[in-house]
Amino acid sequence: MAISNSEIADLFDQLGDLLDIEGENPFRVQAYHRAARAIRSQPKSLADMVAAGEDLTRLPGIGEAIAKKIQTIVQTGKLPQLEQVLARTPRTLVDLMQIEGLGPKRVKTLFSLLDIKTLEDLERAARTGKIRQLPGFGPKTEALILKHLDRALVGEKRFLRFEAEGVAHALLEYLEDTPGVEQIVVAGSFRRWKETVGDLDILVTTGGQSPVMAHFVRYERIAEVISHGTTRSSVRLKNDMHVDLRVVAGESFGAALQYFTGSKAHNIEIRTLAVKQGLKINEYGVFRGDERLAGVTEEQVYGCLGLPYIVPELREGRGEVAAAMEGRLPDLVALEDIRGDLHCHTRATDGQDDMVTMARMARSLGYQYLGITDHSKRLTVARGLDEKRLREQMEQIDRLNESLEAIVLLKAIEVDILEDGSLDLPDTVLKELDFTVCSVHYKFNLSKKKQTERILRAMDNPYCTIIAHPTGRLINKRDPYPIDMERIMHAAKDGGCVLEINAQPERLDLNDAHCLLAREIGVKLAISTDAHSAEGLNLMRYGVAQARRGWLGAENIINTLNLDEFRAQIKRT
Ligand code: DGT
Ligand code: CA
Ligand code: CA
Ligand code: ZN
Repeated sequence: MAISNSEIADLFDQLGDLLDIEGENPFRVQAYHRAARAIRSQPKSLADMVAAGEDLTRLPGIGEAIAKKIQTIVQTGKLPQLEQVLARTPRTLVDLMQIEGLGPKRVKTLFSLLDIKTLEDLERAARTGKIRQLPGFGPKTEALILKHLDRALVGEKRFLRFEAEGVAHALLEYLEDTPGVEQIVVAGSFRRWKETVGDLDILVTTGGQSPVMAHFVRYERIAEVISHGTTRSSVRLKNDMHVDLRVVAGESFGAALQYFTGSKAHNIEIRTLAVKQGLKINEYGVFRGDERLAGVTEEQVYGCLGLPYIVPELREGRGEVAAAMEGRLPDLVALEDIRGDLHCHTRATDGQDDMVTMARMARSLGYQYLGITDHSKRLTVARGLDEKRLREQMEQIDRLNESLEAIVLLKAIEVDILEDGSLDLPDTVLKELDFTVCSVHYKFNLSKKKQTERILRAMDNPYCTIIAHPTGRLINKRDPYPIDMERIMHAAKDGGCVLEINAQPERLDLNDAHCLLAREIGVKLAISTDAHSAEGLNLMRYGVAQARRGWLGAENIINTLNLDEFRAQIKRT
């Protein structure tokens, strides 16, 4: 598979950080970080562009020197300047750079003032309270370092499902062409749409003999073949992802798919149910004695136990087996139910595309409406809108709506929730919008009580309609800030506020457990992509999957309403 834009961007960021530590000219350092940002926010695959011989310097933020480096990366997988710096940098320093929130300056301080040569040295210094005494450090940073070390020592790396999706698609494409291959599917947590996956579990059926195993272990992105058998092989890819491939017989395909989709908790419940009925279930089928009762399809396997089909997103052992038995499985929201997207950015702030391009993509997705939510003024890095620029955008939307057909742009904003819970723009302008998306973007470290009050206070404003990414987490990167979610959901329900399921694969915020809680409390949710480009509107499927994992139906989701009903329900005044 070709290298992704974010992998390319990471290389430039890493180069910038390491040069920063070495004391390189800040302008050069910044240039690399700027390039990384430009690359990361570029919707088209740079690898594809290089392959097609397209001119990269036409892209915003990419000059000739950077374009040349990108070309080298795409062709060799490496950035030579970075290789040189890495060769002269101590390994521990590179490891230290992985600690989110530490940054080059503090890494340099740790290295020079404490004489830390290994991660063990670092752990000792943290445990003995030496780090908190350094200039620019405190107990919080010390705790952060210890936490990171814990994770590093456990050594478990889970990948975003989104990253795994790219890897899986490329591998499936490679395997599909093998003679004899009939069905291929990715089972495991990937199929259950868990937000992160530990490894990929792939099942294949073949008609007669097939060289699929031999073909699999020759895949060019493999770093190590861990085991190679006729029915099962296991490999580690160059990005450290593990992949298991199993070849199963057609008569067992449904049973194997059911077994390897899991979860383990779900399977244990299913097996217990089978045993109670005097049946035996395993990855080969459902049996009474030696007689095979089911195995070809999953529907058969569940049916044989007297159950309706249970979709993978529900298979977490959270009561779905009992619900299936009693005929009360939820009717889950589906992508086709979504009538509009309620959170996206345009070129006015930090988006890549203009409003017309966004509108056309929304229309091609079959939506009736698209809420334009650029940032508000406090977010200066994103050139957030002040009242004057917002009013200009509102006029622009009015004009566009006259010419656009079959899609309506809604006037909205992603407005910052300030530290005291007030909103970043005056009510006089907020009241003229169709709705608002309100976000915490700074001061993540308030106490649970203060952070909860901040959000409750924001919801007291009648022009606060949707709370965006309610916990602020970034998967594998930033923990959620502590809040009393139950209190917030009750308050939102009572006040007619909506909470967002942000569909960005590294946010997925609310998470699945929050979705279950929202269902119980009865608060309305919005599923929104937070797209920063037209292409980004396609991520809706991730938010819908998260909602499905939380047992939610279309009736729980406000953007399944048609435009008139939506307008009526979103207003709090
Ligand atoms: P992951 O990879 O950590 O994201 O999670 P899974 O669910 O993909 O787990 P994995 O890869 O260890 O195994 C794939 C499926 O195989 C799992 O969901 C259920 C099934 N399985 C694995 N081990 C057991 C087991 O000991 N008992 C039962 N009943 N099923 C198992
Ligand atoms: Ca797995
Ligand atoms: Ca596995
Ligand atoms: Zn946003």
